[in-house]
Amino acid sequence: MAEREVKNIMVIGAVGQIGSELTMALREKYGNDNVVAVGRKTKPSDELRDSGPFEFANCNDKESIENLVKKYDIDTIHHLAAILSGTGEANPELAWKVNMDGLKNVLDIARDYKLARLIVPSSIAVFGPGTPLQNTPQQTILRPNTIYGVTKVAGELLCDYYFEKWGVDVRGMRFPGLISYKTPPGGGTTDYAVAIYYEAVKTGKYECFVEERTTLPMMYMPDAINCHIDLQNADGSKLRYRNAYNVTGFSFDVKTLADSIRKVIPEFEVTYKPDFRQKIADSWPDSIDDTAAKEDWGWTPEYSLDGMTEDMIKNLRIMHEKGEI
Ligand code: AKB
Repeated sequence: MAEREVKNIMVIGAVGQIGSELTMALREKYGNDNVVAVGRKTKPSDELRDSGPFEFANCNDKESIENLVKKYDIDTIHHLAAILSGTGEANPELAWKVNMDGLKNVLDIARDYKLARLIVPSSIAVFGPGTPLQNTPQQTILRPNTIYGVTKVAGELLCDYYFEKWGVDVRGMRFPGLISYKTPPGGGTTDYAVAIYYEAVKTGKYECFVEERTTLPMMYMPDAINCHIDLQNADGSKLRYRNAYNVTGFSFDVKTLADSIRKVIPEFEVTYKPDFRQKIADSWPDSIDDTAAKEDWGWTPEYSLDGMTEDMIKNLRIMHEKGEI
């Protein structure tokens, strides 16, 4: 089946950690006017609001999204609105509502308006305590014990169902922790790997909410943005695991991360005060096998841990000097 062309794109969740950077990258590639940023409530940055169309809508209000699809003649959606693992445990009802009901609304719209493409990220949260921790295979045990993980497994299956039953060209990757400096993440377990950089630059100290030994797979945001765009443009006939591709950048424990930061900020200090997120982190893989993504659509992350650290600290220092953080 020939792929339909991607022309008019909508990013739902455009004010969030991935969305704020993905929207700008898509505008660069497809033209500012052809990428509609959709936020729910949070005020967008001037850059996001002024460089192209910006609208407020909510994936739990199907009509609000549908109206925008019609207004802008949308053919492709990147659906990023989600409640992450930490917030999900505090409010399981909300996690279900946004991650499942919201997703179903967007899938229905993709089917009814015959969209060319829908991209829905999944997460390493689909794995659970029974999953092999090291080099976690593409095909393995999916028995998560967080509501976030439950919604991500169910979401992958729902996306597969819409593809099988109605031919909706929906695709997704299982993101590890994502590290970036432009927009902080909110409510995730892997957020410590972002906060540690902010605090290293701002105060030279960080109190970490998971133990020093905690090892998780991670990825730097420029690689995650390429991952979105490359999967969107991949040859659909080659996608063996279309809604569930394992992807990773690198894995490290908190000590290794702190040591990487100390190469740039030698006096940096970390203390540890684990909270409820330790259990979540312990239920997720230490490292991920992403061979299938490499084979099927040429996934290739570029950043190393030290390369990311240098870039993060350079940019956070500029933001700190300007009083932005
Ligand atoms: C979280 O920690 O909840 C997210 C994720 C790994 O999906 N960053």
